[in-house]
Amino acid sequence: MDQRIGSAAAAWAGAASAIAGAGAGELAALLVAPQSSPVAAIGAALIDLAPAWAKDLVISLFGTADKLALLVLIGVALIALGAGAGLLQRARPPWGAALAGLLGAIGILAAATRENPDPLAAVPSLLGGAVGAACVFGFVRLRTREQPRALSRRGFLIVSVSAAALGAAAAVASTVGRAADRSFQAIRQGLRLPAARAAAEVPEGAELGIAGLDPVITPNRDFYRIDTALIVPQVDPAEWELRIHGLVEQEVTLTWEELLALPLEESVTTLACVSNTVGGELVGTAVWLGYPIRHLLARAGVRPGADMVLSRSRGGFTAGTPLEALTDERNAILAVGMNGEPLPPEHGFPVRMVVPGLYGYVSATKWVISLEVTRFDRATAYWTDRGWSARGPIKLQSRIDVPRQPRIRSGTTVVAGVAWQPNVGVESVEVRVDGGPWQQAELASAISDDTWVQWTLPVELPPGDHELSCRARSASGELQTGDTAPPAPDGATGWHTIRVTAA
Ligand SMILES: Nc1nc2c(c(=O)[nH]1)N[C@H]1C(S)=C(S)[C@@H](COP(=O)(O)O)O[C@H]1N2
Ligand SMILES: [Mo]
Repeated sequence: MDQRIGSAAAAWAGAASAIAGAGAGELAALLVAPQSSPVAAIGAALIDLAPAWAKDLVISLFGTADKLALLVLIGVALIALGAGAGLLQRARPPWGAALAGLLGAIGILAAATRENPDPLAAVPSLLGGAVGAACVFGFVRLRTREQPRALSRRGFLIVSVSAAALGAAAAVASTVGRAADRSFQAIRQGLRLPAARAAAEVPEGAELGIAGLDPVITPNRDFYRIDTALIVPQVDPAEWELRIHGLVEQEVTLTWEELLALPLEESVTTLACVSNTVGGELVGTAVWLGYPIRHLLARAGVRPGADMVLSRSRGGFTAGTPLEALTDERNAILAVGMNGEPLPPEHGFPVRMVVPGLYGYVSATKWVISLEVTRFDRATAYWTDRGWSARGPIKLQSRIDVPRQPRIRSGTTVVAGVAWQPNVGVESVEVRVDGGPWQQAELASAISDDTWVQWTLPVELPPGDHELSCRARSASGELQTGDTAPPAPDGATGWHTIRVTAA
């Protein structure tokens, strides 16, 4: 008779060991190395290693739930690898336990190679790997029948299920504990931003108020979020500092107190992500409170030859912005407020950049901590290293929001949407029904050339299937192209087209 543990029991023992190890690692991270949770460190490393097409794929599959999807994927992979380790330990001890240890080592490597790693970055994965390896070794041994102290099936189940349950509980508790870190939230909630010297005006006619049409100002909770940060960086404003360096006459450092003492102004700017597909939701408009970056660059004194500013965030993200976009008259700012409150943590608290007219990946650095004045032929940034274009002006786009549903009543139908090309402005929008002539839509009042503008047009739709398209003309006379292009490498193009059935 085979004295070994059964293979199903071995796979389960390995999976339970993986859960126990992960739980131990997550708990250790919460206690001693908050940025070095094994799962988060591996996730962050995967994000940084992923090629451009993978980013596109994940965003197209999961949208802004991309981070949750990645965490679930890592969890499933960990359990599967654990099961493999159990089977390996059954067949060729001690290689299964060694595989569990290797997973811990990968976690250590991932945590240690993060930008600004915690001093104790190795501890969580070291502990997790050790617990995992010990469990794989112990569980498989305890069910090997030639062992004098072999456990009954029932005893084995009790021990392994308890270990997995403890591990799962520790992982959940650490996640909840991190999310509920009130001390950090209290800092943000206790802040009072100074009143704006110039407050933004939103003209009365800017909001058409049509049901289903995106509001002209996007509430913070509905604002799209795109970044590479699996765990939102927690930057205490009291410790925040911005360093302006590189090709400058003199380095400038700016503290939070100093920034707030400057004459802050409100401005309304539409932000768009290069990954937005035609008709997509990765675009939004907010009232930003901030200070013009050009004044700070003037203070530092930009040296001749510079043509790019490489901004860097806590966590290591970088963006390369054309110097010109930060020194010309457009309202490129260091923002501290969003729609009347301090920046939400996931939108860059305490300070981010907002640059009208450029996609976020080349301009909108959140949790920004340094601006290096440099040259495009010397420096590259996070997404340009992954195949995206070095220059990222926002392309002219328009979107149909209404009708939202594919089935509508025949007769007069209100079509409505938004159109944008920040820093240029939108002059007109046209709508086409079933490939017929283009018809002028009515435009809402523009807030400024830096914001999207709502539009609407009533059309007659007889019963049957119909196709609606829209296109915009910019204030500089450009007609939105109907040629379709994917988001990579520098932004999608094409006319947004929807199909409806009227009955
Ligand atoms: N630190 C940091 N800033 C970042 C990013 C990032 O990954 N990390 N992503 C950029 C991208 S690609 C976009 S589109 C905008 C999105 O800003 P939002 O999340 O506030 O909408 O942030 C930009 N700033
Ligand atoms: Mo983006």
